[in-house]
Amino acid sequence: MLRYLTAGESHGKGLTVIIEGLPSGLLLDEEYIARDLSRRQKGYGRGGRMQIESDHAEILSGVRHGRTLGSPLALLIPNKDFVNWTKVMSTVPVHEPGNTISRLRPGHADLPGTMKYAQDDVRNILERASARETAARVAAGAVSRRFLEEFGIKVYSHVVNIGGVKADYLHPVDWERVEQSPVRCADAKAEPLMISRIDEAKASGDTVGGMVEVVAVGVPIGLGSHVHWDRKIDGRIAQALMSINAVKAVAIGEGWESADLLGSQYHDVIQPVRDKSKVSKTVSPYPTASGPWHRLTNRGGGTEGGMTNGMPIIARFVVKPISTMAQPLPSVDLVTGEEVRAHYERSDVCQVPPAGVIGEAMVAFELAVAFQEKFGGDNIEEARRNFQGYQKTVRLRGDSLKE
Ligand code: EPS
Repeated sequence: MLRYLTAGESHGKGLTVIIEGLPSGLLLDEEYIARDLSRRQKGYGRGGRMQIESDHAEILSGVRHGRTLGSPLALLIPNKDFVNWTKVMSTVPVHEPGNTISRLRPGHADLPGTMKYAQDDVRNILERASARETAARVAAGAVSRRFLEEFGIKVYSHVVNIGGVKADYLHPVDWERVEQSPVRCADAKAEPLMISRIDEAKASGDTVGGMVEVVAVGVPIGLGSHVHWDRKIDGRIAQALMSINAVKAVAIGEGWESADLLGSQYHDVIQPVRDKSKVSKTVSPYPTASGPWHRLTNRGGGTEGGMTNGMPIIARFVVKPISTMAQPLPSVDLVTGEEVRAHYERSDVCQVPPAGVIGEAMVAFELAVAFQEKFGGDNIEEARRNFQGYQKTVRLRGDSLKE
């Protein structure tokens, strides 16, 4: 089974990822992973830390001559900033380690973390709770993306809302534009308004959140299962996205808006395809599973009954405003119990654009796990044969339906 663990503190020596369960024979190199790491570092509203780092994952094991071995992959992303924190983050006791932090930040892990782990120094919690850890997840996501690519599956993301400024967009989204946009937004009109929203928040020492949409295309029918709660692909994607730092809501497809609709308005009508050229490109703008049917809409976001249905997976998630604020909120000192202002060192003003890249990583990993569950394969060719065999079966069933 494909799985990974990450280790590392925000200002420690670096982040480590161990990914296990990849098939052998998959082409993989450091440059491929570096692309996603660099995408995660960008985004209007990023703070000082990203000026210091230029994230690069060194492959320590699991790859030989550019191909995976089927053995665990170990990656190391050094923290360049560590040189400034050697005393504070020393793994051995040091003389004068620096000031402890006791002014709790509302909204961060500070209060529950210090209580749960019985700590007097908030740093012992915040170092791991920091969203810095998502660099390691993005590395694991890039490896998953490389695997999915072999089967024609692609995962994208774009920002649809920053601080209430909403993007107006239609699928297919212009992914090239999104990559060029400082806020990863497809809507050229909303982009400057989003940037202004971030500037306003920054000017007043505040932070701003938003919403991101992740889209996975080329996903075959039948990943996940209807038979148990923990095998349902929509539930698994939701959990994966909800686990990203600062995410407070996740929706698949129409999501929250479904509450307002009748069944007849919501469900994605299935129609026979007699003439392929007549399938509307605005309704099915991305490649979908081949069969003698097509859908008039994709409100279900590519899942039905806890399984993928061949339509693009569409998942949106809400990122709350960052809790480390230049104008800190009222709080309490953990040690003295006095009323204070929350701790502030440095932070981003808005991390909605990078959250998209992290969302892609989480969805890519979940899809890779579900894909491997279904098709297995200890080497990439075996996985390919299994996948092709299944595709053939689905096509044959489709053909017999047509008759
Ligand atoms: C982050 C690194 C962190 C923060 C940010 C995300 O670096 P530093 O604490 O040194 O500035 O910039 O983390 C948070 C906003 C947070 O609240 O944890 C990164 O690499 O993404």
